[in-house]
Amino acid sequence: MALLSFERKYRVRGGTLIGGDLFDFWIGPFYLGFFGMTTIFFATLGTALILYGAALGPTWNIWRISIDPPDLSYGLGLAPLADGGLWQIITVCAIGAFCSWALREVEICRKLGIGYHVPFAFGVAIFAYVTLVVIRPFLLGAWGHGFPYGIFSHLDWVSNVGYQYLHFHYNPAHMLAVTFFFTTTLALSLHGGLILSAANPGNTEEFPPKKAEVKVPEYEDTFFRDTIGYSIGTLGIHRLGLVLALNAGFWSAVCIVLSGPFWNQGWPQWWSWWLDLPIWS
Ligand code: UQ2
Repeated sequence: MALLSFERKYRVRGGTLIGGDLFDFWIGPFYLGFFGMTTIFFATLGTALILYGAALGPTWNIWRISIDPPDLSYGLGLAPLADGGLWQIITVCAIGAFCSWALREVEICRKLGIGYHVPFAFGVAIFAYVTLVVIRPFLLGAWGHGFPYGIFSHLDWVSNVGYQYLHFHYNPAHMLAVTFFFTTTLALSLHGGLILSAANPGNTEEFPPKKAEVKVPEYEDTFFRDTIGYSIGTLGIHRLGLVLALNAGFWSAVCIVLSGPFWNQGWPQWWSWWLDLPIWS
């Protein structure tokens, strides 16, 4: 791997955001960098604290271990370690690790001279997480509104918070998020299917193709022009995919931050603006 001529050419110093040449090197195939150091620091500390929290807790059943946020009575203050304080420090570690990872991606993009699309997209995922554990709890006035770090416990949290608003599927931002998630899978299945069909046609028939050969992109365009009269193009499908996926994460964050800070009735009741329109009277 490391001996590929491409890597020989591009594995050079420079492009770092911070630390100059200090951490500007590779460990085997992995780029380290200042933000690789901080990623390791936050991820190791956070993982150790999760293990410590598990050791304090009532169970080692992997499904039932849970690091819970503080009680609502602590408000936006600090809580004792065993009473939500661990959750608070683990949350700081998680955000530290995620942001470090994103910045390490930025440094690698700078070294390669490519765009920042991947760290930007990861930033949208970070934004969705931060909305759940920082922005919404802050707007509601208590860290206790964050979700617990446990396999079953976070599922219970999602269910409980959903029912608190009676029927979350009536949340218009949730509708948008779900629609973007589904459309993302539609686009990826169309794209994955189309690429594999052209790259691996497996056609050994006599008419017209003689043997299975990787096809040029014109075949991909033609398939969709013949099918629906339109092809979005080879670059376009990737733009579409990125936009769909980022919108799925973005509207997820919006739908949960609306719930509580900006709307505290059931979501079905939100639609009474429709019933209240003067045109019905
Ligand atoms: C396409 C194209 C690709 C593709 C796909 C399409 C050659 C390899 C999948 C077809 C996609 C279209 C028509 C957009 C569909 C819209 C939604 C919202 C799912 O044209 O160009 O490149 O992979």
